[in-house]
Formats: sequence, structure tokens, C-alpha cells
Amino acid sequence: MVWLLAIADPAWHGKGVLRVIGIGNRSRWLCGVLLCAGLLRAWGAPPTFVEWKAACDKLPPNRVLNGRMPPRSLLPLQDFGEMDRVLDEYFVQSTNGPLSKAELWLGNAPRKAAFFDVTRSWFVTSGFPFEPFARKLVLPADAKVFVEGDLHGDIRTLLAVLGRLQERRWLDGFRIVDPNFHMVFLGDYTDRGLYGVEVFYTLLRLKVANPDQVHLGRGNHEDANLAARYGFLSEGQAKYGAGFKAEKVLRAYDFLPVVLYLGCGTNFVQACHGGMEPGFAPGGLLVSEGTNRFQLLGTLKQAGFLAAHPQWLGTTPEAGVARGQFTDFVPASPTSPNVIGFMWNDFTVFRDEPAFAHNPERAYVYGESAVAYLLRTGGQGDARLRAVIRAHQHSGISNPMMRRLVASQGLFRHWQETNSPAARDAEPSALMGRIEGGASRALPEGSVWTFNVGPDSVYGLGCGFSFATYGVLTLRPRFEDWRVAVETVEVPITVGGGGTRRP
Ligand SMILES: [Mn+2]
Repeated sequence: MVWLLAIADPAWHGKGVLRVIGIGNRSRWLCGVLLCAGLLRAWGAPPTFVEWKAACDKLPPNRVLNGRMPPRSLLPLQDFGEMDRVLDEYFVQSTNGPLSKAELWLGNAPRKAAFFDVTRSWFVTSGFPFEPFARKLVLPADAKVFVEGDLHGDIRTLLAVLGRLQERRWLDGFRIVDPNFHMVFLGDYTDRGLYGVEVFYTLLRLKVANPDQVHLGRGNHEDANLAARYGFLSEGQAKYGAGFKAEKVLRAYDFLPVVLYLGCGTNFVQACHGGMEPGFAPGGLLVSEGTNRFQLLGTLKQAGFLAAHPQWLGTTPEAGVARGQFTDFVPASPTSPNVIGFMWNDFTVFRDEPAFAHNPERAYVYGESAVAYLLRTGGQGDARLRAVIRAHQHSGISNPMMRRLVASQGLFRHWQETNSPAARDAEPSALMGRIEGGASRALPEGSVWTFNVGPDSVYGLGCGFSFATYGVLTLRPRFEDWRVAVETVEVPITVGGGGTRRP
């Protein structure tokens, strides 16, 4: 008698279908089961969180590698197979889950034959549409929302933070324990650090395990053009050669919203990677029926906004700058014909900086009064847009912004001070106590909050910090009662077993 004991797909190493056939009596059967379990462990089962973290802990930190690739033998994903598997799972979820429900889209739903056809992409096939979208998510009072800033291939920071969430019992492995706990990542997962594959793999594992509670935003680096220029594609090729399915990874980004309007009752905060986008009017989305809605950005009517709101920048020189720059356009990519502000834009640091400026190296920089106006006019009916939570922060050279991020424990609220020389040049130690740095903070109307980048990076080295930061927002019926708890985790330059430390 022949018993077919198992047919397992060893996706972990991607070597095809493995068949184990046992013959005969009870003891042989038992042997077969044990053999099978062993093989599944080594070949087939995705790593548990504990296994994954242990493997990643052996990797040399970015701060030690200095741009060199880690030894291949230490890579936690020895080939692309397991990443491929989780991407497949993510695509099934994205193309069958809420995004696929036409009734959840305000206005036109994306076309099945384009948006949901993951075998093609706007960055490979000419004429294939690029369709960025916004999302509204309304959560019950007392919901807690974890928020994390730029990771840029910094797996040590991500796993240190997730390790802390395990200790807090908010996470059990990759699974969220509390149905009222949500996680928002603000984008820029890869490039600049050498563990973009590991970071994005970890985020996808979280997403597929908790599809309704993990929300991955789209940063300016979730773009094929940037991945080709800032390291992620070379990283994937160096690690997996021809096995690296770049197009598949990059296509996954198209299912990430460029902005998440996070609400409780009628109060919303704008969570995005970059900043303001006057070409998109969110009012209709905010007042739409239901707690989970999507909207394609469609045409960004930047010039239309300027024409309809001459009082926005008034008669200042900044109004002339905006008139010279703003057009109405359908984005062909995140940066063409103009940048999408949600992914790219910045904010000034000090209260008395200009309300609007163009930074040719980056994008547009918005000041306090310009933002207050956009938030005020962004609401509709009872819906109010109160504040902005974002990231997009990385400078390897200590500047006023990075010094404030360090001084405020990794979460800086803009426009607390005036632009005096004393403020501009102050060191983090002098700024502590002068700017907010507490463990629990209220969100003033019109406030903008920037999360710091992870420390295992040239930014941590250059700006002298080694702690990671995450926030936990508590949502309440009244916006005055919303709080953000700021937590930090030390991410030292130490290497687990098998790694080497360079002096
Ligand atoms: Mn960025």
C-alpha cells in the first residue's frame, strides 16, 4: 500500500514541487511525517517572525557596510522564491480585496484590464496608465494607530520597532493582536540602505497577515524611476541576479495610496509621505458614505486651485512662483509632468519662512499660513481636515530640520519657533526643552508632524542619532482629545553571530 504523505511547494527556496512518498507500515508512515515536517521547515514554510528576525539580526548594519553589499551567505532570503510567493499573495489580496470593489471608489473605479493587470505596468508598457489614488479610512473612537517614517533599506530599525511591539503584545509574530490597532507606514521603504528587499518583504508579510489593519503608504521612492537611480534595483540584482523580479516588486507599489485621510467621526488628519497637493480636493472623499473609500487622483488641478483661490497666497511674490509652476495635469508618473505633492512636497521649519517656495532639487515647500488655508478649505460639510502627519526626511548632514528631529525624539512639529540665527544654529542638546519632545502630545489645529528616518543609515551616522522612533495615535471623537504617543528604540551598531564589524 502506498501512502502519499505530502505534496509541498517549497517556495522558500523556489525549487519546484517536492513529492515525498512513504510506503507501508505505521513506523514508516511516522518516519515520513517527520521527514516531511523537517523538509517543510527547511524548504517550504515561510519564516516565522522569530526566525526572520534572528536571520536579519546576523546582517551587518548599513552603518558598518558603508555602501558595500552584505555577504551573500548571510542573506535571510537566499533566493527570490519566498519574496515572489508573498508578492503573489499580496497581488491576490490587492486584486480581490476592497480595492477591487467598484462601489468603494468615489467617482470612476480603476479599470480591471489596466490597474488590476499585474502582468503589465506603466513603467514598462507605453500607454499603460499610471493611476495614483487617495484613501479615506475612518476608525472607531479609541482606535490606536502606529505610525512609522522613512525606512530606506534599514531592516534593523524596522525589526527593532516590531520587536518592541511584540513586547507590548500589540503584535504576535506578524499578526496584530488587537482588532482596534492599526499600523501606518509612510513610504520610502527602499533605496539608500542595502536591505530594501528585506524591509519590503517584512512589510508585505505584515500586510498579508493583517490586510485591513496594515496600511502602506506610497513615498517618492515607491517609483520605478527612483528605484533605478538610488540603489534598490542594483541591490536586488546584486542579491538575486536574473532571479530578481524587479517589475513585479515595483508594480506592487501601484496598490499603495499616495495619501491616507485618517479619521474618527468628522475629524481627519492627512497621512502621506511628502506634503500638500492643492491639485486634489479631498472634500468629496471625506464626506463620502462609508468608512473605507478610495478615489483616483485623476487630473491634478493645481492651476485650477490657484484660479479659484486668489486669496491663498495673496499678492506675495510666492503667488507669482506658484503661478509660474502650477498646471492642471494627469500624472504620467510620480514626477511627470510635475511632481505629485503628496509624495514629494516639503514644509518649512520656522514660522516666519515664506508660505510657499520652489526647491528645484526637490519639490515645493509649504509654510504655515499656506497649509492652514489648504486644511481649512480641504474640509467639506461637517468633515474637517485638522493636521498632517508625514515623513520624507533624510539629510546626512545635520541641518535645522535634522537637529529638531533628534531633539524632539524623532517626531517634530513644525513652526514652533521663529527663524532667528540662534534657532537655526542651535544644537539638539540646546533645543531640547525649547521644542516639544514629550512622550504624549496633543495635535494643534493646522499642525504638521514629521517623522525621522531610521538610524541605521548614513542619516543616523551623519546626524549623530542611533534611536528609531514610532508614534501611536489615539483617536477620539473630539479632535482636541487626540494624542500621539512618541516611543523610541535604540538601534545600536552591533552585529549578531556570523557578522563582522568593521572598525
Ligand atoms: Mn522621501
